[in-house]
Amino acid sequence: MLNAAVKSEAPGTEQELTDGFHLVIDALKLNGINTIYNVPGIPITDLGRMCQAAGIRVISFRHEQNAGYAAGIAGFLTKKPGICLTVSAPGFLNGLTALAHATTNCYPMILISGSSEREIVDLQQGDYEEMDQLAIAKPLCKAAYRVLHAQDIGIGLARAIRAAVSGRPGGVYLDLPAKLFGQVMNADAGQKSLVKVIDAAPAQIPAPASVKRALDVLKSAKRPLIILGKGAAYAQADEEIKNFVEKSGVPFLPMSMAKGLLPDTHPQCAGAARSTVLKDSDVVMLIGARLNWLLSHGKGKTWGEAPKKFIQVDIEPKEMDSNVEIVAPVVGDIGSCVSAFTQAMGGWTAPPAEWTKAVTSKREENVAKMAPKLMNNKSPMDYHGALGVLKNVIKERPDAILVNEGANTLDLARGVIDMYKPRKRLDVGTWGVMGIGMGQAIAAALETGHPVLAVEGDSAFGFSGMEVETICRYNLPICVVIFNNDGIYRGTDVNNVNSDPATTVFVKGARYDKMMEAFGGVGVNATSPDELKRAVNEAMDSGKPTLINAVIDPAAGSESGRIGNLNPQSVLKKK
Ligand code: ADP
Ligand code: TZD
Ligand code: MG
Repeated sequence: MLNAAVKSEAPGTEQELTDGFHLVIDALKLNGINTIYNVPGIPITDLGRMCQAAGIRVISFRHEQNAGYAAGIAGFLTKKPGICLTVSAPGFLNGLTALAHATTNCYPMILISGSSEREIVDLQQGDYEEMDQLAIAKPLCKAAYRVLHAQDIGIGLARAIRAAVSGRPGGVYLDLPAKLFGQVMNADAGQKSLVKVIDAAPAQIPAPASVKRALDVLKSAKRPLIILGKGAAYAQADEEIKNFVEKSGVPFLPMSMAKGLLPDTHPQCAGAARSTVLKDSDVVMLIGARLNWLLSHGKGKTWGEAPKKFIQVDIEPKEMDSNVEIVAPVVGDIGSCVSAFTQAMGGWTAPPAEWTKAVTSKREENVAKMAPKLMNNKSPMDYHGALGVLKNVIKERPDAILVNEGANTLDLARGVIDMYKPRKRLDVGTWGVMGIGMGQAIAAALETGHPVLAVEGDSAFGFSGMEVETICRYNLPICVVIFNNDGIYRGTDVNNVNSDPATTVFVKGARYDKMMEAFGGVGVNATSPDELKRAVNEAMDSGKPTLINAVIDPAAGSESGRIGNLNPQSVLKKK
């Protein structure tokens, strides 16, 4: 065994030994895990070093939350569980937000945390970084396990991997107490205790009757719509999905992270006619998308007056009927489901031209309305002027990965920047969480080898900004563009009561580009679309770590971007 050590016992009874450290490493390697996102410290510092020595890439972050977001998005990109490794209590808690995020977003991830002595923790005797981590993690993930004995490391990791990737993917917690790492056992027995997970995410074939039911409903539609969600992007069934959508002739609407599964410029794409298709469609087929708040729960004004029928394709049976009746549930993995659809379609007739033409003309109308805004050359820039530049950057580099967070910066970029290939747009996901930026950018660069453009609100960036040092340290091809409007939503709020700044504003005229320079990266201050264009193109071509401070008019944004309607209103506010 690779990692075994020879140790003398009594004379004549020499045996090869291994220990907890080496068994964890061997178990990871056996299961093809080659990257770990971590912050070191007691009791996992040596584990990180030894992983690195054994050929596992160990990426050290400045804060566990960012390492966790990196692991989660690595899971989304690769269909293998992304691994985040942390120390106990506070490190564990810092990673926990990302674990919960992964679970919410259906990303396979394993948070491995070192923990303190069980005997002391359970008696609450105040151990170093004492915390009952397993109990705390449980409600926030798909599964949580603790390994107490070296001979159970193989099984523990196997269970964690299978739980993370099978069925609906999600976050898994694996608790490794400090004592475990030093436990010694016979190397042969240790080797035999390891488990290589076979068929970790088995195909789930849909029932033929459910396939027929779904196609019958879709066929009966006068105004059908397909909604592709990030589950469809995750499934890596890109060809199958494209074949089905194209054969159906049905307009499709990509959810944010499903953009590019088919190009946003595809003739059937209804992205630029979103309100119209949601309102006017009569049959909606959801593929790897949930009817949560992002789709107004499938009811209300967004969805118009006309009755709707919903077909839903999902690996999770409990998702069906979560918000409205699903007349045709199809439970299975997306690759198997859409292949079954294509096969069973037979002589398919395209949806009524009246509908597809109406969608196309609405889309063209909206695109035409937007075009002049994107070409404006104002300085300071507004969102559209800056986004017009970035739209072209991605158009010219369809393989680049776009990471995006903020409020206005997120909502407007999502609408403006067309995506051309699957899994190229990585954003805030189901929670609309701020702070995913640098972690996701780092993992995207490492896992794919493609350049990354991170388009960040100035507030959003602040949640993970210290990781620019990590970007420089690993010399990653990441260009961060900060839409600096001096604050959250707008930089114009004033506090009329005392000298404290208003709650949503930051230091005016801040120069985030200097942060990148502090670590040897390239910093640029861009005050016009032309300057922005020059700087981004240079960064994307050179691959040098770059941060561009894009100066945005502080008055250009609106409260909460596109979701201001979700803010509760006080009846007493405007006396
Ligand atoms: P979006 O935010 O893009 O609308 P969601 O995260 O709400 O997407 O939905 C993703 C859905 O995809 C989840 O319900 C999840 O169960 C499902 N899913 C994930 N992977 C697969 C897969 N391989 N096959 C089928 N469904 C999947
Ligand atoms: N904290 C976390 C973890 N997630 C959040 N979504 C928020 C707070 C609240 N929030 C938003 O929903 S958007 C946002 C915050 C703080 C920042 C918006 O400001 P920005 O973008 O500078 O990133 P714009 O372009 O100024 O709108
Ligand atoms: Mg801002």
